[in-house]
Order: sequence, then C-alpha cells, then structure tokens
Amino acid sequence: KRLILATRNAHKVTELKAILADAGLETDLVGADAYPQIPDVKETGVTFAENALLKAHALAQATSLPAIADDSGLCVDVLGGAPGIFSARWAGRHGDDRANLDLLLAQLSDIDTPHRAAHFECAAALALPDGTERVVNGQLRGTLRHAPSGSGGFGYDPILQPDGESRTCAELSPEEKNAISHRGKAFRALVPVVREALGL
Ligand code: ITT
Repeated sequence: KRLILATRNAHKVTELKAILADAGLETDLVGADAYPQIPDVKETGVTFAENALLKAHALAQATSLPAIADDSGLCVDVLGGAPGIFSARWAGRHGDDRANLDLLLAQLSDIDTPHRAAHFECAAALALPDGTERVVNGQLRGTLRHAPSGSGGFGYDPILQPDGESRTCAELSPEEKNAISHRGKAFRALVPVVREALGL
C-alpha cells in the first residue's frame, strides 16, 4: 500500500525510510518529490504539530492517498525555545543548514556550557484522504557545542550532543542517531497508528 512522505527534505526522507523499515512497516513509501505538481503548503501553524498536520493533509487531499509528515526543529532553552518552528529558516533562506547553524552559534557565543541545554523536537503526523488525523511528538535532549563536529546527519546535528553521549549527532552512525532521535521516537510511536489506518 502506498504512503506519501509529505516532505521535500531529502535527509528526512532517508531517515524516515530507515526508521519505518526498521519498525517493520512494509509499504510503498514515496516522497513528495514524486508529486512535483503539488505546491508546497504554507507552514502557518504556531506549533510543530500544527505544521506537520498541515503538510500531511495537503498531500493526502491532493493525492487521495494516506500521507505522513514531519515538522521538526531545535529548541534552545536560553532562547526561550527558539529557533523552534523557524529552525529551517533561522538565517533567512529556507534550508540553508550551514547559515542557520553559524547564526545560532554566533547568537550563543557568550553562553557557557551549563546554560547550553537544547532539544530537537519532531511532530509526526498521519492524515488520511477522509480527513482522519493523528500526530505524535518525540524529543532528543542535549547540550549545544561551541563549534560544529562531525559530518553525518543534517541541520543542527554537528552542534547537538545528546545527554549521555560524548559525540554530537553528526558523529553518530545513522542507526545510532535514529535509535535515540526525536524523529525515531515520534515515528516509531506513529507506526501502530499507520498500520491500523492502512489495515496492515
Ligand atoms: P519539509 O517541510 O519539506 O519536511 P523542512 O526542511 O522545511 O522540510 P522543517 O520545516 O520541519 O522541514 O524544518 C526542519 C529544520 O529543523 C531542518 O531544516 C533542520 O534545520 C532542523 N532539524 C530537524 N530535524 C533535525 C535533525 O534530525 N538534525 C538536525 N537538525 C534538524
């Protein structure tokens, strides 16, 4: 059965395919890029969950197929939760990971390690063409480094060191990251819901 991944972020597609396959979900997973004629939905929500649902519903309505979406970001305690839902465009240009990370490091340059707590957050949403919806959240807590380290992952991975780890997320293998990540937790929790909705 076909399930649309309502994201145009190639890194998310890679992680989601691995997370869902490891969770035993055997479906035909297709990224939103397979439907280039469908315009991007405006992320007008004020929470990760609202934006994930907006993206999932847009694809489910346009394709008449079930869709799952991820809305995610980095929340920094000392910044009151920012960048949060603005993580992908923190430095202005959507998806410019390096500029976003550099700006955040500059903003935090005076903050010492005990005050650099942060977490990744992910909302995983399922929407069906009939309007049915479900959303679950996952978090990964850690501390922000003063300089990037590692080349794996994407986004802010080179600066987040998960609690209990000596490496950054970008220094973990894909399997290690998925096992503890906000995205791994959220989508593993969504799998039973997807199974039931698709009759798998
Ligand atoms: P779609 O909306 O098409 O899914 P997007 O990249 O625009 O793709 P978001 O609006 O959810 O997605 O923004 C997610 C941003 O949050 C992403 O650009 C990263 O900067 C950050 N982020 C999310 N998950 C991350 C992770 O696992 N590791 C590092 N950074 C992450």
